Amino acid sequence: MNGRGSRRTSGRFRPFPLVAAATAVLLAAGLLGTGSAEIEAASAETVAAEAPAAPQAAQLVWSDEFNGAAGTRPDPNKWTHETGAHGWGNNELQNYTTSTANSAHDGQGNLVITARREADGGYTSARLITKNTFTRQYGRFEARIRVPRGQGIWPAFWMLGSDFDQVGWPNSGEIDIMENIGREPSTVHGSLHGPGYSGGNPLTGSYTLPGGRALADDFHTFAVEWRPDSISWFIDDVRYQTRTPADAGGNRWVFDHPFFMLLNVAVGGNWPGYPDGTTTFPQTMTVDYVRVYALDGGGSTGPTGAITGIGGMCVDVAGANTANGTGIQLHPCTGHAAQTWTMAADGTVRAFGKCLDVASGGTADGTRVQLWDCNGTPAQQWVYSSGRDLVNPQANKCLDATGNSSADGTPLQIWTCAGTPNQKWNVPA
Ligand SMILES: [Ca+2]
Repeated sequence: MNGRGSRRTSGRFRPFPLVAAATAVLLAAGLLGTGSAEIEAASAETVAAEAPAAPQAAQLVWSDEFNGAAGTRPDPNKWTHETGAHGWGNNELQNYTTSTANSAHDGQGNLVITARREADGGYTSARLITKNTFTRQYGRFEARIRVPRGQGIWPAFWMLGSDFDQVGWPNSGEIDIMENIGREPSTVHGSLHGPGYSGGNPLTGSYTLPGGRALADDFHTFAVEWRPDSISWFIDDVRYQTRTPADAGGNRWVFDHPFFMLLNVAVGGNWPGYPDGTTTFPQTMTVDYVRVYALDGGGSTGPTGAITGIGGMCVDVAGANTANGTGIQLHPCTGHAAQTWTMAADGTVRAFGKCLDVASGGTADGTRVQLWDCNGTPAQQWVYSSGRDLVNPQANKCLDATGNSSADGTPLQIWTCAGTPNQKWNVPA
């Protein structure tokens, strides 16, 4: 991309509170109870490691298992190279190339990105993006990686907002799923950059492996679970940080649109510093897979039954057709599965295992409401008010029986909340 300097300006170099890393180690070792001053001191930057949390009812939507033959290029249908030696705004040293000397399959199910010191004293490496092939809003983004090691080596698995070229960084947002710098061989950093919290002042946390193990010693899985109202970071399914819009401190939470993924190994930069006499080359980042899952929001269950509205009619999946795009209508109550709705804990309303969905994420009066695969988007969020409105917060509009009608077959839509009988619903409780 023509964009450069996408992240981690010189301000990104900052002393990380030692107590945080130390606490993470102690917590991982089970040596601290909760409520200690150390934990409170650390909580601002590092959330205590929590119980393992595997993906819940997650559906794989994209992956690269890197099963190419030895020496072959990354799949061009999935990855594009970004090239150049301009420092990326962080005073990095490497020249990113398209050469298979810097990025290639190893023939054993891995992609290997190799940072090399060249004969002229310069460095080459690779940076791969999905910007042109795959973007997504929300989900679990996961990679299994063995990172390189050494002072001045800076591997990363991260994401940038796909509107980067339109709105620029940091307005586009940046989600750093995994960053490691050579002088902290045991520590993974996870961060968010956005307007008012970027460069040297991101929302960030870290996790340090117990027992002095280096990340580069083994493969680890690094993941984020990104939902409309939170982003959580994991290493090996241990959650070590969760951030919500409240953490942005009044600044805009820009994690509400599609992002693309990046894999790279930088050499040198303001934050990691520069290679020294202890750094050996080549250094390799070995990636077993990158996988993206849709999430069901972690709460697909809740009170279940009929939703009744104007005239005592039931909210009904037209024709009991479970296909995506099926309209939602009023119909006399029958007790059929087409009228059996779950008010799920994640804010969705579900029938047939699918979600009540505002078509195409629309916000205009008259946008039809349909059945669609649950996908975690704001088009599928509903809030039931004390006034018996069912409100889609993205549109700030009410579920509405078209034409203030109670006739059989009346289609449902969203409409500006008006307090009228065709917008009043009784839901399972
Ligand atoms: Ca693999």
